[in-house]
Amino acid sequence: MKITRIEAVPYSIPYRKALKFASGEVTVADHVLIRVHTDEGIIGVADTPPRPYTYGETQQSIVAVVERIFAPALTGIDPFARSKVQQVLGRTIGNNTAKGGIDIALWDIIGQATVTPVSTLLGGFTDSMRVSHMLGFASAQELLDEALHMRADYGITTFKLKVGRRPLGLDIEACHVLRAGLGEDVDLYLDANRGWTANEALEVLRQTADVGLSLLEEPCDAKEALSRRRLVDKSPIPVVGDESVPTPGDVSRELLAGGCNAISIKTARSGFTEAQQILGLCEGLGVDVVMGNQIDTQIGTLATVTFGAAFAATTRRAGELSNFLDMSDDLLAEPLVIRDGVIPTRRVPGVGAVIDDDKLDRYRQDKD
Ligand code: MUC
Ligand code: MG
Repeated sequence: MKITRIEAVPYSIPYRKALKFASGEVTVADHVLIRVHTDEGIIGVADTPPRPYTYGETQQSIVAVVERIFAPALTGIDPFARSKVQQVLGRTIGNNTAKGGIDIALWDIIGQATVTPVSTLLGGFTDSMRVSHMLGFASAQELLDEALHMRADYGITTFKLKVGRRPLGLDIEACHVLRAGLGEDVDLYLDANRGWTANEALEVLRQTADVGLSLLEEPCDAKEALSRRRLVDKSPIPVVGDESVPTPGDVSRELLAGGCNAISIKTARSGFTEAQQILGLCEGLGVDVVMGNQIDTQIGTLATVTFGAAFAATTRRAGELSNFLDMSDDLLAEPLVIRDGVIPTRRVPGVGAVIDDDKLDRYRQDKD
């Protein structure tokens, strides 16, 4: 089998409710749908979410790098030749979600060609993932109302609170209100998206010591190496690397330098191939992982479930899988369903993301 063509289709779907966090805000899913075509008629599908404020990719840059750099270099290669593909993609620095999308689409082709669910090919550990819901910036009462609604309607009992605001009291109050309102059985953790200094993060940990938080993600910029290492040493809970560790090399550097001691794995930026390498590093070094969310659509979320359900280590914690609920629509023909706090994998060959062509026509940005 050979790759014959790679499509990069820009599309735009508004969010019903914006997600705000320390490094940015998402009001519209201005993503790129990747479709890898083959000479056997099999088409692999994936979604790429640009995060300009995180990795510098934009919808336009993803389309350009796929059409002008990656597609010409990959045309003619066998989709099964994963190491060859990685070598080609690896020549270019950065462009994480463009590379991740192509990798996931190739796994989708491999699953379809071998008539096997990709989750089974990757590891086949189980057939679903528990869901963690990400709460964006809001008042403490609004956050509690949203969390209560997510628990009542979807059975979700794990919440990641976006923090990193100043004054620190805003987030400290939110932590206390959420714990008081949700009770002890709910898993609560924080993600500051580099919004604080290491010392501010330590102060927040001190003032929330009785809240029972389980993780602290990207509290400050990992480039502040010494203060960040001091924070990791003093923190009573694991400090998770996310945007500081998009590649296996970054993961090794930050774990060995003491910049973090847990890792967020995001299939949107690592694809399945690099995500596997990252998971191997984490298991070898004995650090916890979380399946993170790049503010994914249902297509992206299905990819996360596919990878997350494949391994024991990635199912230990709930994965961040619910923010598509805030979108006004989606491209997936058969919507994802969260029931009893869980999303199942699709027991079909490939990843299972079938696109609704009418919706793609409505939302694509590359027509007059
Ligand atoms: C997260 O975990 O940080 C926000 C920015 C981004 O790149 O991903 C999201 C969620
Ligand atoms: Mg994060």
